[in-house]
Amino acid sequence: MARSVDVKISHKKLLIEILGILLLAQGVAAVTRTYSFNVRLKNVTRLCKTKPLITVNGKSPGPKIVAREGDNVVVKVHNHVKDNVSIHWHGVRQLRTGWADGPAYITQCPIQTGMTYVYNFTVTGQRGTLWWHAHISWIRASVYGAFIIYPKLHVPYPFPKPHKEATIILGEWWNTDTEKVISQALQNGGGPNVSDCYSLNGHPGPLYNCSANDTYTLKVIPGKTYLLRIINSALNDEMFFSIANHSVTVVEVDAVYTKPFKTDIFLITPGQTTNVLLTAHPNTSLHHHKNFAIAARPYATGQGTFDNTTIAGILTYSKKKHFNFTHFKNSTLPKLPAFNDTSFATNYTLKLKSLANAQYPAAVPKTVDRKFFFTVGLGQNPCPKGFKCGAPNNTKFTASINNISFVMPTVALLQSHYSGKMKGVYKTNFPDNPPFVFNYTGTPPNNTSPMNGTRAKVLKFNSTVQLILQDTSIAGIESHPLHLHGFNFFIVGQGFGNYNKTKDSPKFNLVDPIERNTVGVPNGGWVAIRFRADNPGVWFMHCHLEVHTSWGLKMAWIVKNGKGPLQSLPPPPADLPPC
Ligand SMILES: [Cu+2]
Repeated sequence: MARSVDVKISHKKLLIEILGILLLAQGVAAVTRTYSFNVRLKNVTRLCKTKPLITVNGKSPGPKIVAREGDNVVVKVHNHVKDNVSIHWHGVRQLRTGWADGPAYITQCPIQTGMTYVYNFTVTGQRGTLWWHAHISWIRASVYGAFIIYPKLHVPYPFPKPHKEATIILGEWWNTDTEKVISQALQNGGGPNVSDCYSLNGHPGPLYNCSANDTYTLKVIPGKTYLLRIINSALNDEMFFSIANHSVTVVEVDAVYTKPFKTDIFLITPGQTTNVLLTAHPNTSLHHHKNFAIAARPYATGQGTFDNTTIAGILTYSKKKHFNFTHFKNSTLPKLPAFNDTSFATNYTLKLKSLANAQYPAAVPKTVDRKFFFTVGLGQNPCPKGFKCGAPNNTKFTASINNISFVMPTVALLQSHYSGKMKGVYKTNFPDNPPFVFNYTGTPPNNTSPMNGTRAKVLKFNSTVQLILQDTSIAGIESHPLHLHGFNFFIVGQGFGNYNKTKDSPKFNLVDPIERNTVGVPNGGWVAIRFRADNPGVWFMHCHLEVHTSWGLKMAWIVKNGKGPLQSLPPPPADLPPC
């Protein structure tokens, strides 16, 4: 009797277990997230100036994309403006979906007026905050938004679960047409006009003209913890960011978990994202006020002018529905480092380490198949005879990698690579090293004018790569936030002066280096990165200061197909835009 009961129970148990497994399988099953992006003009007023702005669905920032790790994302982009457009999903690895990566003339021809292209890709092995932006000329000035990837269902964060979360996107605004700003600058060779203000989620806030009623406000409840997802979408400015009287804990950058650490101020370059935990003070009566400024201003290392204003928003404990901005005057601004505080920038950057635990290991290549040394920096070209040019000593600014200033092709590199028709489009002789050795961070030699070219570096599938990025002092040292498409990389070392293999390489961190998609090459210094070329296709690498990209600080990697069934690039989608 007792035995039969036992059997019954175990049957029941088994049934429940099977049901559980089925439910779990259903729960973690990937879903498709479909979005429709209508790129269209909308009159937008900021700083009391109204101009037609290129927007997505009438908004800037545009819609937030939300997915879970493993989900399929489908975005139908319709172009209703006169400019060509393409959209890049910044930081999404695009494993075998290079056709959906987005940089114009690299992986696709742009979407022309009246045309549609469907970006279709799967989010694999990533969770955290990324973003999307237009990837042609300076259109991204207003065409950008957040791309949030939640962990798989039932998978917790490796940090305490926040009460709520908020996304804060730093942007830039020009009173004039940004396409005119860059085209005029390229024509006369000088630096482009700097932005008129910064914005938080599109709001300029109380420190700018006419903007007190257009302020980003974050309401918090005493004692609760918030996950803030910060994105730097500015075109040309690295930013220091801080919240008055509050410390934050950094837990993730570029959709990679970090070892948590506390800080009052953090640095975020264009192209980077930072997730921080903010715990609201348990008892606000300890403070005189209920409002605290959220503020950011640039970290600027170059010789040129920059937008040296400060953007502010409000963190408030007030329960009032409508915020009175005379209150802002009573709140204090957080202390932010000086514009040129490289020692703060360095100390902060060196704190970032991968979580590197069993669940989230740091898969840094311990050995490397290919070693490259690339100089990155600005330069000056002579002014054409009979013209007056805008850069110092009547020259034109240029920028290069290994002394090659990249010239955009007129058809997409990925198309010509896939079809094998590279003749007249690109060459594969991108140099492994700069053309001549000199004291890169000392007094530059004469005749450093770069040559122009469309050259790529070819890698075998699954090869491991070490790349040293060395800033140069030609036309002045400057920090360059380099962004690599298609991969995350590990930052195994960094330093000032010239990279010295014998002295520097033994100190590389191969245990828990930070993994990300955009790295600031220190002004007058170098970084060493490593990655595995496990994604076939053509992958853009460029400075994420848009002005430097415009001047040519960019190149492309070509990763060949592997031999395995899932190691090659599938054919292009039928709706891939024509040139
Ligand atoms: Cu740069």
